[in-house]
Amino acid sequence: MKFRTRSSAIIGTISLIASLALTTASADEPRGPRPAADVKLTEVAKAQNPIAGAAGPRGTVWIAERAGTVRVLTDGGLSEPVLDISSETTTDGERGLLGVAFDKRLAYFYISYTDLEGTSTIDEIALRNGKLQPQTRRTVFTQTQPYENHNGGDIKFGPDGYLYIALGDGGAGGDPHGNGQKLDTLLGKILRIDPAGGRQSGKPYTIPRNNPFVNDPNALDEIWAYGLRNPWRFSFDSGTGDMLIADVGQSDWEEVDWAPARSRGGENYGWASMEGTHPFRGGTEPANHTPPVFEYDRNGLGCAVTGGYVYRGQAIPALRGQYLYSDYCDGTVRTLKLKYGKVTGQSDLGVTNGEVISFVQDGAGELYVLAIGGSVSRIDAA
Ligand SMILES: [Ca+2]
Repeated sequence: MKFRTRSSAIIGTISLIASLALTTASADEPRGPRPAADVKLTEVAKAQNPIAGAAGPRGTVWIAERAGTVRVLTDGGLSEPVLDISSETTTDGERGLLGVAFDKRLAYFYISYTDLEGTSTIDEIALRNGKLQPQTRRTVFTQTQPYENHNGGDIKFGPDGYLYIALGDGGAGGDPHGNGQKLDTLLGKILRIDPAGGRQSGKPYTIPRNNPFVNDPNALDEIWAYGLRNPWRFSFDSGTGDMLIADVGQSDWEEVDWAPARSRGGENYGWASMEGTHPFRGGTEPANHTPPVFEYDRNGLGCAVTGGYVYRGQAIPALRGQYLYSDYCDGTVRTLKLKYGKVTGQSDLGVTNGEVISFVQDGAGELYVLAIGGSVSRIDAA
């Protein structure tokens, strides 16, 4: 496997704790990169195409199903739907209910989906005593889509309390409209908006005053970062506040982008001039290109990176501080050890869960893996 060869040079840097954790592995198993920790996947529920999830009120985990339902994880599997927008979305192409988030106070719930016209839409619903109040639902954000693919759709509240939105380049292939590098479109971007400011002023949302392009008349004020192809999943490290973006490649390179918590935004992640660290179709590297901190080719490994989280839970001490990710085609859960934005180690946790579409982080920092085929699994110490 290509991955094994490329990572062999850094195996020696992986910690002694990780090496000790490996001693329980069978001697018959082929030797790959040493797992950062000894883990297993525990299936906690079956769902219909689980696609996203978030940590909700009172220690709950909410799971979104692509066709438009949201259910709460319980000891006995998933609850009856607490929300059903299945008549308001479709699942053709890469459409559907694509992302969910709670604000930092767990007072509002947000859904990110494509509507019946394929328009990317984010709605807000207030919570009261941990329950959705459907009559409060309002649309916060919409963006029309030229094609059915590359919708992005992930939404997360940052440590600053603002809502970050991932939007793909609009779709087709090779970014035919050049959206990634254009600052007059919201496609191919990470956006940053303030829904709470919108509630207070009667607008859908307001723009944080220190967004990077608010003083640039040629750039849209919502833009936080650009040059992205399909940033399907991104997250904030709950320990450091750093941002990690997994951007799905065109045909050769899958990448992970990183920005420190102190970033003021405006990063250009390169697409479609660059695919990973490589010029794309004769492209020239932009002078302000922020290259990925990690990339892998599809030679034997996968087809589309699925970004996860930096593990900050308690159950698996050896995994703390490591970024977990997977690939939709490969399904193996892998880790990156990052130090100040440099990868200092990587491993394969030796567990796989089919077509891994998303990770979910609960309120205690423990992680779940969602396979689009239906499995909702928690990553546990083995
Ligand atoms: Ca890039």
